[in-house]
Amino acid sequence: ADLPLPAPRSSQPEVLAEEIIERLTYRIGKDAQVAKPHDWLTATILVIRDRIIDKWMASTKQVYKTNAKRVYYLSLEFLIGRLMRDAINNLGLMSEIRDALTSLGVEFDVIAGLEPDAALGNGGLGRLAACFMESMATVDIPAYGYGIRYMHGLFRQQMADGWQVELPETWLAHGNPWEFERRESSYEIGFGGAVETVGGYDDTPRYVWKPAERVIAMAYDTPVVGWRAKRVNTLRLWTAQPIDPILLDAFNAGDHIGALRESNKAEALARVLYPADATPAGQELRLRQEFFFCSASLQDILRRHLQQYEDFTSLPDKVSIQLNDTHPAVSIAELMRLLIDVHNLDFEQAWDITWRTFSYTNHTLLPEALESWPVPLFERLLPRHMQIVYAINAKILVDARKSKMMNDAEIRSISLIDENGDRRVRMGNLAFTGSHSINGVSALHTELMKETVFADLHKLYPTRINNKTNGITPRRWLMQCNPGLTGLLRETIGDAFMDDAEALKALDAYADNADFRAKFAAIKRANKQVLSNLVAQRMGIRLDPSAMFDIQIKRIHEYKRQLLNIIEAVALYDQIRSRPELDWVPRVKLFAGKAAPSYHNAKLIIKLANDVARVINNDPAVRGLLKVVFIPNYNVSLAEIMVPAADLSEQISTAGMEASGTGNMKFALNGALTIGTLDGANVEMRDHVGADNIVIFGMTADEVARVRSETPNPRATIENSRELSQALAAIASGVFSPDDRNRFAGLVDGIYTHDWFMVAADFDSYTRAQREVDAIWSEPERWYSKTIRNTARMGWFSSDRSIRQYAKEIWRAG
Ligand code: DL6
Repeated sequence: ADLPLPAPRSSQPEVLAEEIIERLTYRIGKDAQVAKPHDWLTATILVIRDRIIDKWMASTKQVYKTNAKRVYYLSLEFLIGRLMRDAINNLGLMSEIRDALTSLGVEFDVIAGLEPDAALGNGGLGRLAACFMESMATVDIPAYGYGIRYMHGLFRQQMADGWQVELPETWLAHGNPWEFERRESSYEIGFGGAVETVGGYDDTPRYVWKPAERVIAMAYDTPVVGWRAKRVNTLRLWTAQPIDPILLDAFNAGDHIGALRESNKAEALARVLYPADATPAGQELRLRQEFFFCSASLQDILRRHLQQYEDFTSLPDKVSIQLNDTHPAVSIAELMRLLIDVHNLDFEQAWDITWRTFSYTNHTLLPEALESWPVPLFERLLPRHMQIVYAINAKILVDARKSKMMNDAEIRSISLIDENGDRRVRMGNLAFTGSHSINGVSALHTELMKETVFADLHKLYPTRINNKTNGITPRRWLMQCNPGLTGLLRETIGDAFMDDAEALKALDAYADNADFRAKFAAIKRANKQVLSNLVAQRMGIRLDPSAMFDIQIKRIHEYKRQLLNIIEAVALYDQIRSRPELDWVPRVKLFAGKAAPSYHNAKLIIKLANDVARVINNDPAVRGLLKVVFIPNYNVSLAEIMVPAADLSEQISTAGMEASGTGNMKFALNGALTIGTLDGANVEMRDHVGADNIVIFGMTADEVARVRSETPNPRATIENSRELSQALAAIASGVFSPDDRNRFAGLVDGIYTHDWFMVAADFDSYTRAQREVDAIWSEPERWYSKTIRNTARMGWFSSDRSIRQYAKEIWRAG
């Protein structure tokens, strides 16, 4: 029966205030007189959540009613950040909630600042998943995100004498009022054991996996509300529980620790986000995590499908499963297992359903990030899946031979098993062969996928690879993080851009309008003041908001070339001291980002940034013309403050190595000028904003590939550049590390000997580009015309556009 939903509630501030008090009293058990700020935050979230639930139920019902296709986004990472502003903004209740709280004597910004960042991701890939969740709800695609509810998200970064120190992050310390525990959505997940064969010669054999270990996956649901609350989707995160919470026999026998061993082992599955970001992740726990969340998600998806449809022949028409990188690629083998072993389909039927249901997004070409698992480990943990992988492999390789298009080397390269050295299961090849669509995340990256990692698979399946350039949600990355600019845009070009980011184009007409430029500049200045206050408060460093704020924020990685930026700072420092009479543009170079804990050079780069900062910031000869600041503990909330405050956005990766980048889009949308290489989405940004409104430097991806294939001679390049050789000599000789003069010798030596990341090769071009930036800055009218044009022309990079393309061209949904 269609039972009625609760009647819509009023959004008057007085009603909201009453509800906040009601939640405070009856749900939290606190009197308003004694309530702590955290209690107010929880009570407010509970009120907002209720408004969302009404829409959530309607969205869910509608999918059942219309038999619409569902999209499932499987991702080991969701870098969500805070949710409260997002939800309030999308519900259109910002001023009402503020007023309600004010009437209760509570300041909205104070409690909003207490919400912990849900940092269930490492960087770009996880943040993209979060933007996509919001956009799928916004463009009205029935979707579920599936992932792991890590108890500890990405580590908290502290600096100890300039070195990164990793501390556990505790986002759940005060509970999580957004989520719903779903005990009824629990599934058993197996590991290890053996496969038994049932059936004889003339009978088709059946396989029964008898796992040696089992754990329970239990769901927690978080509603994700789209813009103007058109639709609410679900983010379902799994937590792990033991089958037996305690081994009572062991406990009673006095083994109090041993009695909890199973329980601890199960819970370890969802305890920490693996802090790898493009570094080898060869840990058993990681493979267990991957299988755990894939198996739970697939069991859930199949259960939901069977509730509504007769059998699985309709699965590819009613379900799309998007694999966010290879981390969930084991799903392909797990779906096959469930269809064959549990639901009695034959291999061919199961395979046809599987590859038509899955699609896969690749996020990196870095060889060290292309996942593969040692065959012995895979076989021990997932013996039935290993059989299935072999069976899929046999099928693919037979097809490849039959096609007569491939030689032996090509056939070896498309195999799901890497036979070079220790045998390994190639997850990229599994994801590719088990999907009907394989997409890259920028035009350049997609072309490189075709030419490099997937060249041979592309030859066999030439229609599968396609491009879906990344995007960012303009709700979080413009409206919420930059209310000043949003207000100015609304009063200048109206509200259309809030529903369609491409309507920002109307702003182009104001790029040369002096009055508008002044207002645009004033907002930037105010945002820089906010960031300066934060730096003063957290680090005791005073910044001058009239200086150029030059910002590089992202994971620390050699290919992202924070090192190039730091060396340029050292060269600039030298020049300011030796030519004090010149008209230097005052600059603050700001950095933030985390390094993977095992990535030695990345951690050394953080230390170098801090060492260089200490020397430059304390040298009176610099007269404040240059400052270097490394802000610790980069996260989504810090990005929301830094992005609107940037004048210059550093997107300087070695060409061909950054799949897309999304920080580049956030900065440009918020009126920063980009200095960047022709890498990732920078290429398309140049096409959209116009070559005059972005500063491009350095080698192209083709040039990088050519130089690498020849015998590069970085020493000669360095010796030809006085600025570079002096800067490198200063760093290598310990000018910035008097306590340990050799600290950076190895880092510098890498540039002299192989320069894999083209730091030396691109240095001169980079410094020239930086001086061009200075020249533009010196003419504020030119500067702001360009940065306004950036804001005006970045609408295409909305994740709504990306999601519409996925929906139309891959999922055929919505
Ligand atoms: O697609 C999202 C994001 C891209 O913008 C970055 O360019 C890319 O580096 C990042 N990839 C990863 C790789 N991790 N793995 N595997 O985070 O994806």
